[in-house]
Amino acid sequence: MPPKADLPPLTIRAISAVGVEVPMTHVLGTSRGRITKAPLLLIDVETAEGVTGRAYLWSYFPRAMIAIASLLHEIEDHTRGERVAPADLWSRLTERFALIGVQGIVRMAMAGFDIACWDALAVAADTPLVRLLGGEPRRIPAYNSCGLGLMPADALADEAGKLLERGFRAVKLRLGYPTLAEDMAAVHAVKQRIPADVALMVDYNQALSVEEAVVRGRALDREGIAWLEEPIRHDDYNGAALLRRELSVSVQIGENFSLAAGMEKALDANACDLVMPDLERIGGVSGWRQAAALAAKRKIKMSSHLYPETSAHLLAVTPTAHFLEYVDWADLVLREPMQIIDGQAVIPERPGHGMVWDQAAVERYRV
Ligand code: SMN
Ligand code: MG
Repeated sequence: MPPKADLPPLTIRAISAVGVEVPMTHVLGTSRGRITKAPLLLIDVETAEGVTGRAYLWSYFPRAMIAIASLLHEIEDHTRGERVAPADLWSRLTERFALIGVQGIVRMAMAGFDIACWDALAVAADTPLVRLLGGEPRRIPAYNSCGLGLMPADALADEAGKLLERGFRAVKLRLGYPTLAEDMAAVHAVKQRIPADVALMVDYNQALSVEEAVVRGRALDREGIAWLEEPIRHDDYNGAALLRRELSVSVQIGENFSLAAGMEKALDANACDLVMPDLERIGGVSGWRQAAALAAKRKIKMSSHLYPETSAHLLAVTPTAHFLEYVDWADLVLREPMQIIDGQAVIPERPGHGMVWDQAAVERYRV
């Protein structure tokens, strides 16, 4: 990573954000609701020098995009004319938002801005983001996280088969059916359809109590599951530490870590075997780099949550990189969607993270 003096000199001119709702090829049925369209907020940070940096944010609910876009206007007001130096801008905004708090959607807006700033720097340097960060493009092992939501067992088996296309060697199944028997039926349906050496992750999206998680986790202990993700409320670190002691399956959490400081609290509580921070919650590229340093210090494997296009660059410079979570949700609005070869994510040789919006598609899916 070059020192600030060597970063391309860029100045913030304007920030714009457009919301789209993109149909998903595979429905995402989680224990917390069914998602059929991806609500993505597309962000452009324009600089006085004519370089544009981009980012998208997964906003969970379409209406949240309005709130995040309005916070981006606030960010624009406080950064216009400033040098694109992400660490300085992060500190400045943290001070600016001290009263409301750098949490929730404030932090998401800041993360989106941070990602777009890093992209602008790499675009201005005419180099892939990974190189600006001191690494080299390489293939990143990925699991196919599309689909495999809560649904009948025969449909799960069919979908699992389709998810192995392009050479994927790992898939993720959503669990949290009303009963343990239904969870196990779903696991068995998928396992029967995938080769024995394909990794199977499971994700409860916080559906269980600690007591239930011990019972279901013990059943999963016998199934050779690659990881057990968010079995209980995401911030119950004592509960998660208990699960780690009681179960042999690896406990995975992280998509809800708020900034690297949140991850540190979880690690201090011995709450997990594996971590998977989310770019918009961990604090963008700047927050990811802090989290990656922390994971390296604690010798814990780190995967990504969503945002495969940018996460691939970041995992390539993450010392304990584990898996990239692959989803195709942004494909329809990207000029060049992420490529997967032999189940691995390809980091493009294009400048920045490599994402440019397909404007006709943006108009089609705009909300
Ligand atoms: C997930 C949940 C909600 C939206 C996107 C993704 C899931 C995951 O927890 O880890 O993929
Ligand atoms: Mg998850």
